[in-house]
Amino acid sequence: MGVERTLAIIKPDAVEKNAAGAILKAIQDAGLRVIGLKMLHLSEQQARGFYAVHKARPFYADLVKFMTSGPVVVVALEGENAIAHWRELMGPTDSTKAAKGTIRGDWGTDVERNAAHGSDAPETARVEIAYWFNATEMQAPVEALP
Ligand code: 3AN
Repeated sequence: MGVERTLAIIKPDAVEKNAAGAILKAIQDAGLRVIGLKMLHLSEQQARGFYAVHKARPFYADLVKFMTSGPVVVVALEGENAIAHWRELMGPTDSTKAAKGTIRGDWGTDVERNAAHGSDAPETARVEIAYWFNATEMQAPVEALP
């Protein structure tokens, strides 16, 4: 497994609930490192592009509307087994099925308003991190330091 990077997004519902700080603390308490961080109010074009893989799904238009409804916090994370670790911390996509103590169990409402996003595989993590961050906006990989 080893050290991985993944992309997290604290979604508009969680930002509206003033939960961004609590979620970042949960991330850090779990041993994941924040290596990139920004608050953005997504344009429709940015949201459509990010969720392009879902464009044929019936929920796509609503998802884009929700993701542009208020600011989000986009976070690049690094740590041992970071992709699965962050997904485990979030809980299942459907917040109503998520246990208390998970991000979605504590802050989500349903399958759409589910408080957070996490990449699902190394390749998607790489593409998703590059979608929001350029190299100068993130902590450099250790091997790139002088
Ligand atoms: P996850 O984010 O848990 O990997 P995906 O990739 O299946 O879930 O879905 C992307 C996003 O689309 C979810 N985070 C959720 O906000 C939304 N979504 C997924 N399934 C539904 C659905 N059946 N109805 C509404 N929104 C959905």
